[in-house]
Amino acid sequence: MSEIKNDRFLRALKRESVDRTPIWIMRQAGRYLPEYRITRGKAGDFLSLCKNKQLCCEVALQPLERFELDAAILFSDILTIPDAMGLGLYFETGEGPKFRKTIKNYADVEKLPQVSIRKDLSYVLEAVSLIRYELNNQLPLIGFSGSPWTLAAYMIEGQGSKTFPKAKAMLYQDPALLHLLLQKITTCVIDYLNAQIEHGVQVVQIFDSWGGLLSHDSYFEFSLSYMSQIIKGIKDLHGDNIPIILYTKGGGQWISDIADTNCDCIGIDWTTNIGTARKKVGNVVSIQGNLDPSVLLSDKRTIRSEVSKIMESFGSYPGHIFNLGHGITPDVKPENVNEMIMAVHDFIQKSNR
Ligand code: 1CP
Repeated sequence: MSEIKNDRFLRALKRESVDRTPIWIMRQAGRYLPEYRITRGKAGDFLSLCKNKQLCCEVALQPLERFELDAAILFSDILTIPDAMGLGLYFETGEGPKFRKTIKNYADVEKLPQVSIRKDLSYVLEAVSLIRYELNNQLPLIGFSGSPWTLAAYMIEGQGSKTFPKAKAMLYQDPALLHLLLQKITTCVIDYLNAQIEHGVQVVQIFDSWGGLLSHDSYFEFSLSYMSQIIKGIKDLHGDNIPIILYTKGGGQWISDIADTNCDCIGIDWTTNIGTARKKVGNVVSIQGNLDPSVLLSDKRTIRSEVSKIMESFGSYPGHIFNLGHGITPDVKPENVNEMIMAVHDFIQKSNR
């Protein structure tokens, strides 16, 4: 028996029967919500928002006040870890994240300080405790981290990129150096996620947003193996009590291998057919996804028809969590989000599961 009032999401993660398919949205708190923009304005900028637990909690709850969602997610960013490692994260208005220092050689990796999660990232842990308290057991709370490969890609590149050429060059030119960096990050991520769990998150998601940039063999060597270590590091302490979602953008071809990591759920983007994905992994893991976020830029009829396609494709099996295939974009109208959520709810009523 779960103490959470709405436990649809937790039940679907365990592939148990549910009254309707649970739904949450990657990046559900963010710039598409006018109330988010107001709170960010109060904080001054995005990083100050992340470091203010009251405002962090406020924005994490905003999408739940507006929409009928089945999970809350911690409001923070994957780049808090490289920031805590001393790289100096900053955001310039209208641009993505940037770092003052980058990783270029062995000396840079060796110089990286050992992060004390409870000290250096105490602001994240305090936000977790406060959000969990304010949720009052109404909904489960998701914690998260970037995958080691995705974090390393930002640390080497020094900023966002579509192709991360510096990180890819290091992979081929000096794989041992990249492995050294990935191992340092992995140790830190295990500690970080376990600390988030101690402070109250009930599910964790690993965002491997740039795993899809890797070649077939490199994906296993430089991304999946480190995510497997993280899963072991969590399961060793918490067994199966904390479901783990592994999301690799562009990872459709590897879903059977992802299922073998002992994760509980695989997040898929819109380039994979969700019915095919389900057949591939059988009843071993649940699946989260996979509406193309651009569908939300269209009209209500199109949104309903695209939602139905996903629901029909998955079929009436247990273990589906409806979500987008990647984060929601700032140009989406909130009313379209509501239409998507209602379409997921209505679909269940019609098929009378
Ligand atoms: O201007 C602003 O207000 C900043 C925009 C913003 C927001 C709202 C950033 C900067 N981060 C976030 C919050 C965030 N980031 C959350 C919590 C929100 C929620 O889910 O409700 C989460 C889970 C993330 C995760 C994140 N950050 C990822 C992985 C997910 C993904 O979309 O692939 C990545 C790659 C980042 C890096 C990052 N931080 C911010 C931006 C704009 C980016 C992407 C940069 C790039 O494209 O390379």
